[in-house]
Amino acid sequence: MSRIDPAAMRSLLRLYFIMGSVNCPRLSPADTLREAIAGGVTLFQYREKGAGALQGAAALELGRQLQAICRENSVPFIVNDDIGLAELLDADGVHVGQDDAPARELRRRLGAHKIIGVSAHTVDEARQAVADGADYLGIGPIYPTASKDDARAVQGPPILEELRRCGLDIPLVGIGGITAGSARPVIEAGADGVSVISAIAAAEDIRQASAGFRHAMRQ
Ligand code: TZP
Ligand code: MG
Repeated sequence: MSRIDPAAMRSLLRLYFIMGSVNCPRLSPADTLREAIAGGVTLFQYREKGAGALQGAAALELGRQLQAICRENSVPFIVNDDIGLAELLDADGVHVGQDDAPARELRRRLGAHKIIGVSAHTVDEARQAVADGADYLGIGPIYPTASKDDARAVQGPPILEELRRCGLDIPLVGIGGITAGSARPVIEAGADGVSVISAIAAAEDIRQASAGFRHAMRQ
């Protein structure tokens, strides 16, 4: 099988929901995901990280449960960082940061048909990830975020403009502190979509929050 088509990748990135058990203060992770998908999420990343995160068999079990919900709804399921977990689950792809295994190695290990996403913060990191075979890049933090302990400096939407100006045409998604009210400038700056944790997972009405993003970003 061949690499995902960039146009298909761009559509999947439109509303990219990310979470793990520690990000779900209102409903169970399974119900959080069901509601978010009902509101219009297009891609999901399982990111079981931070204080109190599940480990080992419990993390695997939750992954299986969330993957099954994604499958029922035809939403691709991506695993953050943990390539072993991605392989065990036969996830649709993995997302890695700059401190994780390089995309080149992941591509070799996972094959052409899996989605590989890389977090990048500079033009150089972005070019390297493209050369290594990434299918999309996550760019951020765009706005201040409380969801990542070791987040880098806030970049604002202009980093997306800079990447596009430098000729990078790979599918891009903005991440970090994005709300329905601040999503539009991220798209206008050149992103194909937004990645969101708290503005969906911690929303009072998760389905409505997710639908609110889709509405805010409609063409
Ligand atoms: N990477 C950069 S910012 C961030 C990650 C995983 C957290 C995004 O979460 P939120 O709650 O949408 O700001
Ligand atoms: Mg990482």
